This record gives sequence, structure tokens and C-alpha cells, in this order.
Amino acid sequence: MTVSLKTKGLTDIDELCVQTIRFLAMDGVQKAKSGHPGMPMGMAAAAYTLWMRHLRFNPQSPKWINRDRFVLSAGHGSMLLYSLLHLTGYDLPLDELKRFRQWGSLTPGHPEYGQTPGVEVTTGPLGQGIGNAVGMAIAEKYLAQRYNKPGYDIFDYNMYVIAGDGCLQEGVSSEASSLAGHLGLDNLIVIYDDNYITIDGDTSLSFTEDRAKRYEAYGWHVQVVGGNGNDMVTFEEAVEKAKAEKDRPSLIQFRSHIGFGSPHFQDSNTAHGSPLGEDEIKLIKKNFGWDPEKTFHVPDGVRQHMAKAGEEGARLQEAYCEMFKKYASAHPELAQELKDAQDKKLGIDIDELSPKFEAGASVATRKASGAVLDALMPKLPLVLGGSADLTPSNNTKFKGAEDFQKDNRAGRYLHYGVREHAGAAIVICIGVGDLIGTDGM
Ligand SMILES: Cc1ncc(C[n+]2csc(CCOP(=O)(O)OP(=O)(O)O)c2C)c(N)n1
Ligand SMILES: [Mg+2]
Repeated sequence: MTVSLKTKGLTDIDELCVQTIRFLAMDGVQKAKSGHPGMPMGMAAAAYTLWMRHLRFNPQSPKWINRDRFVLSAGHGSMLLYSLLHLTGYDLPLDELKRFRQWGSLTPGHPEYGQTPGVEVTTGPLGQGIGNAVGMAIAEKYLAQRYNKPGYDIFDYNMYVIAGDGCLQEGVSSEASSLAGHLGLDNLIVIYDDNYITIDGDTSLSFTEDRAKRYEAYGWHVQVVGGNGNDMVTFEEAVEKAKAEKDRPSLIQFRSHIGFGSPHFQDSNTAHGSPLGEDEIKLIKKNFGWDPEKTFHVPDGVRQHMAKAGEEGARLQEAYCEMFKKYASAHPELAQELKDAQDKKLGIDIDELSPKFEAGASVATRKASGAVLDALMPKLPLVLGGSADLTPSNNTKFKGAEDFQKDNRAGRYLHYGVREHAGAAIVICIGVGDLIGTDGM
């Protein structure tokens, strides 16, 4: 299929930035002799638009507590994320992009939490990122109800996810999406890279249900964006509507073309997971009007332009810090509680509070666990718990626990339903990326 190389709704400098993202991804994979160029090429325009016009972040303070969270559930497309991080000004030098997939580099084959600044969670196992983002979304809802006060929006960030066909095929995302719909997590926006290709070939081989209807049935707000991955006007409208939605999580089903711009490999599974080859890369660059001989090239003006999103984020963070100072004098206990959590201060003596069991005593572990939870949980307002439908059997519902539901964000007890896989992905990210290690207040 031939698709126009022009992107609707982008200026010339935007277009140049998008091409830079694509070519860095292609060059990175080519140099490493392995990796996944196709997805970054198809999703570059949408990811760029999301990062530049919607995502709230500050590259100088990657852990700012009220930043938006971006999760690349389709972790194999990691060069898309690394290109964005580099070009927007995170501490990820170009040399690291040249060391893609090399031992000890900051650019592992799939994004790894704690390894690369700006990577919110380790992804790669498909579908898992959606579950992780559901966990982050639950945490944000809980934190917002606990700390926000009139005039003080201490927490109002969104979770943005890019997920592929594989993510939507995996059971874990179905479990997590079902729960997210039930809980009405309107702070979660999933962009589904609907490119009709997985490793084996066309999705007609194994994936033919109506994804939009499936997500509607989960209780999501669903929008389908056509335009071959290149209509940023419609895409932006969809993002705006998703942000404005105040009831349901959002799915934006975004039609794109894997390997976009490659004369021989666009729309083919060959573009999924192997280098395109030097000749093909040269041809693509030539078609876009670039010098085919230049690799890892960042044209003049691209970094300066892409730094603007982070500069805006830095201004927002500054204003946030000012607000937080006032908040700290108006609500000193809550502010202190938050700071203690950031510093990993528990504020209780676990040994003293815990019930004691005689060595060798015969107590069922679930009973002992229940007694410990009863003793500790009432004193730990920032710990959430739950069960995958085994509450009465496993004694997980601690004394005084309220359910976390759509109409009660103050609840600290989650009914995961019989969804253990999603439960694991969710619980990891109720913790990771939300409070511990955050800064910028
Ligand atoms: C849980 C899991 N199973 C299998 C894989 C291996 N794998 C990586 S990408 C991929 C195909 C994904 O297709 P899609 O999400 O459509 O990505 P695209 O080809 O469009 O980039 C597979 C099977 C994986 N990463 N995780
Ligand atoms: Mg695909």
C-alpha cells in the first residue's frame, strides 16, 4: 500500500523531528544488528504529537511526582522511546543510542526500569504494560482523593500507554482492561497501534475480533482514528476527548503502518523485528529528502524544538512547587506524610506492632498473615491491598478496610476479581513510579 509521506497537522519543523525519531530508530537497530524498527517508524508521528503537545514531563526532573506517566507496553519498540527521551533532553546521550542493545548501555533491547531515565516501568512481555498502567492509574486516584484539597491539585496526572496487537492479544491486558473499565479509571489513555501485523504476519492469521467493540464492552471510551498513522489533526482531537472524558478509561485505536516509509518492508512482518538493511535505509532517507549517507543524524533545530515540551514541563513543575509550599502550610500533616513516603519513612515500628507467634506454634499461615495485616494496615495509609476473589479464604481484608471502587477512591482494598495475572502487573505499579523515589515538590 502506498501512503503519503506527509503528516497532516504538523509544521515543517515538527515533520523534521518525526523523521529524526524514525531514522534514529532505524539506525540504532541497524547498528545493533538486531531490534525492532517497524513499530517506531509507524508510530513516530503519534508518539511525537503525544509527547510534544500532551504529555507533562520535565527531563531535568524525571521523577517529578505529578508528571504524566508514559508506558511503552509494546516494549520491543524501545528505540521509539529512547529517541524521544534523547531528543526531548533527558540524560540519554546520542552515544547511548549508538550502543543500543549492548551490554551495560542505557538502551537495553526492551525498556528497563531503573536503567534509563524516563523509563517508568520495565516492559517487553506484551500486554503487561497495560496492567502496569492500570496499577499506576489506581494509585493516582487514591493519592488524589487523599491529598487533593480545594485549590490544591496535588495529583492530577494521566497514564498514557502505547500498546500493539500483541498487547491486546495477551490475556493479561484483557484482565486489566476489564478491571479498569469496572473501576472507571478515566486517567488512563491507551493508544493502540492498530497496524495489522505481528511477527507471524497479518493479524488475519489469528486476531479478527472487533477490538473497539471489545473495549466498549469493558466499559471504555473508544475512538477509532484512521488516516494511516499520519493524521495528527484527528489524533489530537481524539487525545483531547480522551483527556476530557470523566468516567471511563480511553482506548484510541490508531491505524498505522509498520515500517512506514520503507519501499520494500512497509506493512510487512519483515519490518517488525529485523534491521532493514543499509540499502533500504538509504532509500528511505532519500525518499524523505535526507542525505542517505548520514547516520544518527539530528538536523539543526530538532533538539531545540523538542526541548520546548520539557521546558513547559519545568515551568509547570515550578508552579507546582510554589503551590506545594502553600499546601504544606495549609495542610502540614498531609504534606509531611507525603514527604515521609518519598523518603521511605514508614513512621511505625513494625516489630512493636506485629503480633507475636511462638516458635513452633501451629498457626495457619493465612491466619498469621491476617493477624499481621490487621495490626499494621490501619497504620499504613499508603499501602493498598487486595485479593483475586479469595478474600474470606486468605484473610486479606484487614480490619476497617474499605473497598476501592469507582464511587470510593478512599478505599484501600482491591477486589481484583479472578484476575491474578493482571493483579500482579497492577500491584507492581501501584508502587513503582508513584511515590517512592519521586521528587520535585
Ligand atoms: C508475552 C510475550 N509473548 C511474546 C513476545 C514476543 N513478541 C515480541 S513482539 C511480538 C509480536 C507483537 O506484535 P505487535 O504487538 O502487533 O507488534 P508490531 O509487530 O506491530 O510491532 C511477539 C510475539 C513478547 N515480547 N511477550
Ligand atoms: Mg502489530
